[in-house]
Amino acid sequence: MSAAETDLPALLGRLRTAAGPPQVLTDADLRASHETDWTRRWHGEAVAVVRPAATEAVAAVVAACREAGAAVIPQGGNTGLVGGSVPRAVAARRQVVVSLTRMGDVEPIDPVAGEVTVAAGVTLGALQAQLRGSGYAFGVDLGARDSATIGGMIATNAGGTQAFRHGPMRAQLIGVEAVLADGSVVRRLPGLLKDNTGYHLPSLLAGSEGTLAVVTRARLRLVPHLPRRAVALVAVDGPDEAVELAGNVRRQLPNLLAAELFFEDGLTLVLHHAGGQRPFADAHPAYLLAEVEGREDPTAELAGAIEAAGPLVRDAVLAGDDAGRARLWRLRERHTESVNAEGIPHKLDVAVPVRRLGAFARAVRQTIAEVAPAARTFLYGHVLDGNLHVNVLGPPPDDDDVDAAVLGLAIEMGGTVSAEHGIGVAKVGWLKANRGAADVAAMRAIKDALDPDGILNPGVLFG
Ligand code: FAD
Ligand code: 2HG
Ligand code: ZN
Repeated sequence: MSAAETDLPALLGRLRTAAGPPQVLTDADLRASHETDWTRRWHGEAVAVVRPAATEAVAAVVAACREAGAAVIPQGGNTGLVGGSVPRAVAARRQVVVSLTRMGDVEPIDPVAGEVTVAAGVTLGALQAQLRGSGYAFGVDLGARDSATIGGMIATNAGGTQAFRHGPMRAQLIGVEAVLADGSVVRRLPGLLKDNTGYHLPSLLAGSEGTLAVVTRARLRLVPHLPRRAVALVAVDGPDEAVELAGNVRRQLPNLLAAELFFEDGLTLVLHHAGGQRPFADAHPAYLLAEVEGREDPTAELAGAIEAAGPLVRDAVLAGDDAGRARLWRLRERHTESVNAEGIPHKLDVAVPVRRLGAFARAVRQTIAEVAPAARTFLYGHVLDGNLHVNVLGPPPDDDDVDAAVLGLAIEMGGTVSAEHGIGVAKVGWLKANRGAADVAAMRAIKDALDPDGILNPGVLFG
């Protein structure tokens, strides 16, 4: 530890000056929820959790950490699933969690441009509430909406259920404000959709997982809000049929907004932990949840598209009312917490080309059975992105065999080891295998240029 790193009281003093004394949490009890991740798999100790409420305060916090040689761990809602939002268990430096959740303002919506500027700590749910009645919606949605923040969603380039329609977080970003590792602020929020003046920093920061800058504000693109929705839950023979059916519905109904897959074992687990009623009298191998939006009630056209699929459909239920839609959605959205209720899972968020999704789903179960015969595997995901969430319960968290088998298979089938959750600390060993040496060297060069002292989220992405 260098001389600069030893002076903890001086660092805490500067953090208190920057954010205000009550916003520097040093008591273990107050730090605890910021030090363990959502899955309980990742944890570490911070010397403090700092909660600045303004960009200037974030800049002062980062500058203080840099001068003290302390690591900055940016944190939003702490719903990330790859361990990047909490301190590292083993760290070479002191760690300071910088929580952005007090930065919660939403500026007035620009109705002509269809854009809005928000602070990084605004939750997705709060943004959605703010947009109600405006004629606009936000193009990314995910189950953790009430906690996940816009800053965290940018940092992870979150995907969610509508990515095939509107793109992931990166596609919604028109401008950002962010604090760099030296405490300087980059700010470009004028709302210019067309702006070809060099490197596009919003795109660079999307998916950077807190390793290049702390995002403090963003200018976001909005999409038209269509007021009516219908959901169908369709029982099918397996993932191949789900892919084919989702493709059919997409071609017939351009307003398809979600196409989600889960299996009978996952449904049973959700009913066990979250309650609710079985949607069908019989059990079926797999289920496709499809949601369509429209100016008018789209229930009839959704029903027509499903009927047209003939033998692909074993059974189906439809809902056009809010309560009915929510009942069907929860069967898919409650998978994550139901798996968590059983133990600490190996969470493997892979994608393969969508035409290979069925083959991957079959092969991955077989592969896991060979590597860890006693493991329980739950698969669910976003069909039209080829994105499957492989959750494996049983092998101890540090046992890498299952991870290697699943991630290796994804790469072998032309896929990716992370579709939407990021690399975090969970998958650092896989970055090079997935992206290749040249890509990783280019990324490393960017990191070294923007953060020469390596204070921003060390251990994430590169290990
Ligand atoms: P955090 O968990 O706090 O942080 C995530 C990463 O971003 C960390 O590396 C952190 O250092 C960095 N970070 C956070 N804020 C900032 C900032 N302001 N500046 C720079 N870096 C920052 N993800 C999906 O993509 N699709 C889904 O469908 C989805 N569903 C989910 C459902 C559930 C029930 C849960 C628990 C999680 C789900 N996730 C999903 C994962 C998670 O919600 C997303 O990764 C989300 O984007 C994280 O946002 P957050 O604010 O919680 O970020
Ligand atoms: C989802 O799609 C989320 O539900 C979480 O991305 C995935 O629990 C998971 O592995
Ligand atoms: Zn997902």
